Amino acid sequence: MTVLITGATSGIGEACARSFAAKGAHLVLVGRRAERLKELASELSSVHQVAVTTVVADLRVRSQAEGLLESAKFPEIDVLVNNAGLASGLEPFPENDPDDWDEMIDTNVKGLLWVSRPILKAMLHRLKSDPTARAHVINLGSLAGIAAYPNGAVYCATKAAVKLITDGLRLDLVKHPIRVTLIQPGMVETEFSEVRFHGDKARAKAVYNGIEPLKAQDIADLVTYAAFAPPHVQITEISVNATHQASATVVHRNL
Ligand code: NDP
Ligand code: 8X3
Repeated sequence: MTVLITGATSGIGEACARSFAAKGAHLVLVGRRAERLKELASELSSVHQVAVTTVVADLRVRSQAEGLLESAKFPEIDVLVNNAGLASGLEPFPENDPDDWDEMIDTNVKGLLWVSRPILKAMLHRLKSDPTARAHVINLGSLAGIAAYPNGAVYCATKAAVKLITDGLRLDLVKHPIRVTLIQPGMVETEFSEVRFHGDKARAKAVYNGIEPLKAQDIADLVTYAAFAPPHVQITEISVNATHQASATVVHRNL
């Protein structure tokens, strides 16, 4: 199995890379931070004897997002994990910085679209000569895509878009043996909040005060579960929260 993971330099994407490698999958790892990709690739290829290719790409740039297969020189992808994404800012809408909107929409929505189309075309092409080939797209949505929460309108909208794009893909691909999965986590402790608060570590840490959040590994376990399910089993959607998180706004904190 060969798995292409976007956003593999930290958090959920990195945990997915570790889990797939431990299960013997070859990897194409994508992100902007070249040094992190290099270190992870060298570790995983030597520990697990799997082939790991890296592509340094900014998915907000259409040519880079569309060109992953050529850059990786690896046309045969069995599983695409569309994980790269971010929230930027958490303020009432009128105080939002439109540059944050661009970054979220360009990465979470347009980047995902640009990455997916050529890879799906390659999967469809391969299935013509090998109908037993694996083909699976796994998208990272969010609890934020199920209902809006205060100060998060645009991030929530991007994740709602991911949910509906995933549903649309599943409809359009139904006659092909291509599985389409959406994973919708609640709060997961990664670099997500530090990125959202533009590097404010104290504000990021406070998000997880008094609650045990999900770990990146918890999400990687679900992603690999979906990927390794028997070929006739399509996990369509998994929602997962920390035990003390009921919704985006209802969290029990033991303070
Ligand atoms: P992290 O910030 O730890 O990881 C985000 C990853 O996305 C990094 O590897 C980053 O790599 C990559 N990325 C961001 N922007 C770009 C870009 N323009 N081009 C290429 N890669 C990019 O966060 P998480 O692991 O938590 O987030 C992963 C996904 O999970 C996101 O889609 C997020 O929305 C979603 N999610 C997260 C939740 C959470 O609470 N943490 C909950 C629900 C969903 P680099 O900076 O090197 O480019
Ligand atoms: C990340 C989860 O609730 O912080 O998508 O938006 S949340």
